[in-house]
Amino acid sequence: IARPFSEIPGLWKNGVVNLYNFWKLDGFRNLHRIMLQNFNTFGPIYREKIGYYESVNIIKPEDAAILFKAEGHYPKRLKVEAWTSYRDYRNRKYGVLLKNGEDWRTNRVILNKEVISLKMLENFVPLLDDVGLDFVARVHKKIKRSGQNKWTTDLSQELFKYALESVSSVLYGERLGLMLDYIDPEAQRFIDCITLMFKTTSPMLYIPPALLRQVGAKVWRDHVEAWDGIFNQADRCIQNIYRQLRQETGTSKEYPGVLASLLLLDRLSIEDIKASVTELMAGGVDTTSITLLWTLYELARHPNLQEDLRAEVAAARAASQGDMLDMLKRIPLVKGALKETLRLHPVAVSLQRYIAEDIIIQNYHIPAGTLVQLGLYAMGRDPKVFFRPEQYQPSRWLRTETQYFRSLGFGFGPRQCLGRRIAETEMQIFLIHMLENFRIEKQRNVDVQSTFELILLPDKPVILTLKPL
Ligand code: HEM
Ligand code: 2DC
Repeated sequence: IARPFSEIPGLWKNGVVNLYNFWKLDGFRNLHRIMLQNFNTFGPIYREKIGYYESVNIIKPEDAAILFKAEGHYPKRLKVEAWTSYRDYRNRKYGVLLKNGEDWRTNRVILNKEVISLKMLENFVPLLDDVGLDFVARVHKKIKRSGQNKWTTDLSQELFKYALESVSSVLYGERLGLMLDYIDPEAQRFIDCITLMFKTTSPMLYIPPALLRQVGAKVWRDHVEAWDGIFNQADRCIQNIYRQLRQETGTSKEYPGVLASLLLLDRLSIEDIKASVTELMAGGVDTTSITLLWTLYELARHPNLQEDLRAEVAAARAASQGDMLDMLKRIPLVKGALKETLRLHPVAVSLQRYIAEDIIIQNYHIPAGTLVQLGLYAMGRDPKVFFRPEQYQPSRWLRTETQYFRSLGFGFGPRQCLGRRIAETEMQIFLIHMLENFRIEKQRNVDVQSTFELILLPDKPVILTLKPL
């Protein structure tokens, strides 16, 4: 017989005291490490309450399987109140990220076809390949200008631009021009607003935004300013395409991008389309760029692995005779590298669901409606789950039998990352071009850790050196 909910170990009796202790530990930036420590203290399941945020935390792949079996027909994540509060405050519609229930489902089903279905890859790949080629050309130019036959830099800004250019070209079917020397200051502002939006969200996970708004807290004001900047820029892009569509006469054969496809399909309201496209544009910048930065960092630390990947890419290029869509089917180790990056450096510290039915995990009863979190960062580093977890080893993902509920960087099931296909393709194409053109090196002895700013980011600049092959 299962033990009762009230006996799950952990600190869940006094949310305010726990918030104070959390704050003393600089928990706003250390959430991932605190979770790891909690699993070490309490074991594979613990209950927690920080401020008004209450959850049950799990770490084992088998338990993740139970969790996702109980997610129900309308899977629901932790409600990020800062994001819903902003929309309520400004009277903006929720997109697929924030919707729930039947409304979420109808929107998501239609979006799935246009954004995450494998069929769309043939449309996305040529667009993303162009951006990849332009990125490489830009790096070659920087190397020439340096006069040293190499380029040493913190690539994060360049990668933000690459990611925004990539996701925009897929969403709008046209280029923003961010791989050029002079870029639209509005685009740069958009990038800065996303970073600020994430940074200001994390304190509001624990302190209700409504309260912060009432007292006129700076974090709320900054948050509003950030989303305003994001929505204004997305609105400009969307209006632009909308205008073009109305002026266009005949139907051209060329793929017009996700936004135009959704408008032409006419199955969602324009307001719903705008809300979700804005979220896709905002969700497509820091996520892939940081994952690519971590991947380059790991490749710089593992020169032999880098050569193995380069050999795989060269063989794939030869076998596919330059057909990129075909080439992407021949690079399992590159795909393993991306999974390995997300294992050690996940974007999302946890996956969460409000469970739809009662479940039993680790022999504890958990009632329906409870917020259950899978500690993704902690699981990726658990020696009981991954053999020698501290080692970056893409080849571990080549053995499919060991992947059961272990590769969860994009979430799971019908509520998983909607941008997953775009993200994966964009990152694979980036690595292909980089491996074909440059050797990646790093400075000695800089150990970079993660810091939590809603998503996990490197805690210091990652300085890399790119040398032409
Ligand atoms: C949701 C990770 C890139 C848009 C999510 C979730 C995760 C995630 C873990 C929650 C899934 C769940 O609860 O099961 C990542 C990672 C990325 C990435 C690791 C890149 C390395 C992107 C990109 C876009 C995007 C490029 C946009 C083009 C979204 C959206 C949702 C989402 C809209 C909400 C989906 C829904 O609620 O139905 N992502 N993401 N993500 N992501 Fe991503
Ligand atoms: C953050 O405790 C930690 O993909 C919290 O592209 C629980 C939590 C809830 C929702 C998660 C969030 C964490 C991390 C960032 C995620 C988000 C859901 C979607 C979002 C994982 C784990 C992200 C980055 C989206 C963002 C799109 C948006 C900005 C328009």
